[in-house]
Amino acid sequence: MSKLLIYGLTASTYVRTVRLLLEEIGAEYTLHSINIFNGENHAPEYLAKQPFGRVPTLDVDGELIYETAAITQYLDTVLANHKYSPAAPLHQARMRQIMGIIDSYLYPPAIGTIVIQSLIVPTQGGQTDVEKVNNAIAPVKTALEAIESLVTGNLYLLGSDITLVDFYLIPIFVYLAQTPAFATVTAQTPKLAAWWDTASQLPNVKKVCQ
Ligand SMILES: N[C@@H](CCC(=O)N[C@@H](CS)C(=O)NCC(=O)O)C(=O)O
Repeated sequence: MSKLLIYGLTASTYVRTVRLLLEEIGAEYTLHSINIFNGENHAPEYLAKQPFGRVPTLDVDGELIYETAAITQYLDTVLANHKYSPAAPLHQARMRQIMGIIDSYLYPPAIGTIVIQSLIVPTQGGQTDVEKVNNAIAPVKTALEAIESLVTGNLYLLGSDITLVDFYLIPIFVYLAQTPAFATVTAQTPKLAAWWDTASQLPNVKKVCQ
């Protein structure tokens, strides 16, 4: 069995995505702290592993993999025989499509602006930039409504089985749901609201995303 080491910090949504998968699989792993709030992710030692200074990076017996989509698909293949990836080609495409929407269109305004401004800035003695938050609401709504239109599952996003894309969206919802903007950005996404009722109660979500 390979030794799995994740570089990152527990608060990171992308680290949580990888950890949710590993917990669901029941795999052993070690988390090596890289603190993105004090610049440790831009230290030369970490940039030698991940040139963009982002977390997570996975070390598998000395082989480094970064980019969460690559990490999760690798782990799903080697540890779970594709259990967390849909079999049907169209559902596979939907999974990659939603992951792409999250990476490109949801994460930046949802986490980078609304969550950082509403939850992090005040804890660091600053004041929420309300204008920035207001400007981020429309792109977040667009992204969530696009995901809503691709939801085909009646329990999880793509069916009755949990897949990698659920592990992608859960950590973002954990934070977004704590912000005052949540009701507004999810006003037109009833399927995601029902999904979140189920997903938020999963034991591994409580374990990893606290
Ligand atoms: N494309 C990367 C994105 C990872 C990412 O943005 N991680 C955030 C934490 S959730 C980060 O490292 N932020 C540090 C920074 O932007 O300096 C992936 O898929 O892994």
